Amino acid sequence: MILHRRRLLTATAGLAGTALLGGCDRFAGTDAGRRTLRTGEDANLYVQRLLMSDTTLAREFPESMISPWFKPNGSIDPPDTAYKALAANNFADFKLKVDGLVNTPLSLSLADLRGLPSRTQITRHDCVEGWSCIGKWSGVPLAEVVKRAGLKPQARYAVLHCADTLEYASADGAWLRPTNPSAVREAHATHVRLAAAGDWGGSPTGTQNGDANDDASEGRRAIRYYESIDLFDVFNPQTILAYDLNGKSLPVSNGAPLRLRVERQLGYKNAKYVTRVEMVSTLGGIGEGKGGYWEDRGYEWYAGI
Ligand SMILES: Nc1nc2c(c(=O)[nH]1)N[C@H]1C(S)=C(S)[C@@H](COP(=O)(O)O)O[C@H]1N2
Ligand SMILES: [Mo]
Repeated sequence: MILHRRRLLTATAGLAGTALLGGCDRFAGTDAGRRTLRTGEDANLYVQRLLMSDTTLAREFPESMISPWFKPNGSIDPPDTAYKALAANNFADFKLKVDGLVNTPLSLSLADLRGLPSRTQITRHDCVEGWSCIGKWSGVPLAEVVKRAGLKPQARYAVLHCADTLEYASADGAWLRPTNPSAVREAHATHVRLAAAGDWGGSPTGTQNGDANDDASEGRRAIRYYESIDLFDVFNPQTILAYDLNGKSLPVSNGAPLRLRVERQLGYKNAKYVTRVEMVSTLGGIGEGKGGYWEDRGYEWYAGI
């Protein structure tokens, strides 16, 4: 199915290719050569992605360049009760769900995932805040997982659902979030704990230290981290669900037991604490429809490095 679709799309790109190449940079080349675009639904983005090789790899580094410490960022200790229970048992009961537009939904334990083909890569992680770390990641290529589930032809994106709650929506549906744009940056840098209460569009109803028990409890709904990538990134060989960092099981602070590595994109695309891969045809209806937690708050969906 995929191959058939690809051939079709390649033909389209060939027709449009030369005319569009010139416009590509102007359209997409924002700051310092980064390729960023607002939304994955954009038709121009679709063409741009067709013109990029499916298998462009990010630079890989020698062991000698591995950072002595891989700085954790964003969620570093998910407050969610379900997550804490899994962590307490060393993730023995962890299951990755693979569902949505697939022929065979899967539920895979860590042992299952470690039994699939693996890939190890030493790459540089670039956070939008301006810091980088080099780490050695091992995991299962997302393509291997998705191939086993079998994609339905309408599938265009993988949505990575995560275990960690970052904020809450109040019962009346109002979003509790910074109204001051600089607070979004601050929240990214310091996590929501340090966003002043007044910067959020309502009184805070939860704290990072509290329990995030349920999706709906005490008149609030947990908003968890999520991300999405398109099929080009799904099938890129460097796109892996990583379970090891520098030869050891992923620490909780870096996303245990499983996190996405999508090496040609910025840090926030690299979802930690992944519990579910949902294949979808459109990003609408998930979160606020922009394809990720930070995208819903104004960040670019395609965060190319
Ligand atoms: N689930 C989840 N994934 C996440 C985040 C997060 O807060 N929650 N933060 C993102 C950001 S902004 C960065 S830079 C990286 C940090 O990964 P690290 O903690 O391994 O450095 O994770 C990304 N993935
Ligand atoms: Mo980041």
